[in-house]
Amino acid sequence: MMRKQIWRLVPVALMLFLLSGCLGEENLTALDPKGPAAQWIYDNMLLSIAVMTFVSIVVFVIFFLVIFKFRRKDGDEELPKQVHGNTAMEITWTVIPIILLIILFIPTVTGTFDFHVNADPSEHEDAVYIKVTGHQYWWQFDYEEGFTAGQEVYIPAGEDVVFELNAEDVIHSFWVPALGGKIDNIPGVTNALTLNADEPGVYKGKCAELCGPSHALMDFKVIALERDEYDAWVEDMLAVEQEATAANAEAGYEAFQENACISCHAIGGQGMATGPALTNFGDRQTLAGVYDIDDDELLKEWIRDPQSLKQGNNMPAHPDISDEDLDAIVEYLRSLQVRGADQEY
Ligand code: HEC
Ligand SMILES: [Cu+2]
Repeated sequence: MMRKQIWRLVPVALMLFLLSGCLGEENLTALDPKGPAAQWIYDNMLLSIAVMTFVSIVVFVIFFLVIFKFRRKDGDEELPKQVHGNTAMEITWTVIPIILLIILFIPTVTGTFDFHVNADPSEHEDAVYIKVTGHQYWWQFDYEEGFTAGQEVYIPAGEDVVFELNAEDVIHSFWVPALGGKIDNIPGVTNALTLNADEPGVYKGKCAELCGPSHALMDFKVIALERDEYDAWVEDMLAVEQEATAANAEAGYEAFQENACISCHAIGGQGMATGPALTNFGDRQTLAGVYDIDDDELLKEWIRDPQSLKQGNNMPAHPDISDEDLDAIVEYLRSLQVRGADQEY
C-alpha cells in the first residue's frame, strides 16, 4: 500500500522537473551573472555550496563508518565502555564550524560593505542616479536630467548606477537577477541599490515582493547602452515634445487628449504621471511589462479593457472609445520613438 502511494509522487516530480525549466527564462536568472554585484552573490553561493558539501561528506562518512564499525555483532553480550565528555573531540567539533563560519562571514560582510550605497544624491555626483518608484503594477524611473521613463530603465554599461528606491502604494521589490541583489521599495522609506552591467544588453527585472493580484506581471527591463549611445538617448528623451512627435499621427494625438489619456500618461514632460510615461512607448519591448508589443489588437484590447490583461491594475477601462479613435491612438503611440524601431536592444 505504502509503496503504491510513493509511486504517485512520480508525476509530481516529473512536473517539477519540467517546471524548473521556467526558472531559466532568458536572463531572468542569478546563475549567469552579468555584473559585479551579481558575480559576488554567485561566488558566495558557490562558496556556501562548497562548505555545505564538505560538511555533508564528513558527516556522512563518519556516520556510516560508525554504524558499520561499531554495530552490535554476534556474541556481543555487554554494552561497550561508555565515554562522556572527550575534551579533544569537543574542541574539534566546536572549532571546525567556527572556522567554516568565518570562511563564509568574510566575503559576505566585505561584499555587503562594497556594494552598499546610501540614497543620497550628493554622495554619487559622478554616478548616474535614478529614482525608482514601484506602483501597482508598473515601474517609474525618474532621471536627474528631469525626465521620466516607464517600465524600461536605460543605463550606461560598465558604470555604477545608483537606484533610489521608493514605492507609491504598497511594498514592491526591485530585482534584476543577472545584475545583482534585490532591495524592497517601501512607501515612505528610501532605499538604494547600485548595479553595474558589464556589457550592453537587455536585463530582465521583476518585482520580488507580493504586491497584489498582478504582482507576477510586474516585470521591467534594464537596457544597458554604450556610454555615447546612452548620452544620445538622454538628449533625445529631453527633446521629445508631445506635438512634435505627433506630427505624423495628428488624429491619434488629438484622440489621446480627448480621451483624457494625457491626464495619467506623461509624454515628453507634459501630462500627469499616475500611469507610466509614454514618451518612448514606440521603443518598448513589451506592453505593460509582459505582453507582445507588436500586436495591435492586443494594444487595443489593453486600451478598451486593461483589467482583462492585468487584473487589479489602475488604468480605467475605455469601453466606449470608437474604433477610429483606437486606430489613431495606436498609430500615435507607435510613433512615440526615441531610439527608432531597428535597434538591436
Ligand atoms: C486613471 C489613469 C489612467 C488613464 C486615464 C489612462 N491610463 Fe493607461 N495606464 C494607467 C496605468 C496605471 C497603467 C499601468 C498599468 C500596469 O501596468 O499596471 C497604464 C498603462 C498603459 C499602457 C501600457 C504602458 C506600457 O508601458 O506598456 C498604455 C499603452 C496605456 N496605458 C494607454 C492609455 C491610453 C491610450 C489611454 C486613454 C484612452 C489611457 N492609457 C488612459 C493609467 C491610466
Ligand atoms: Cu510589486
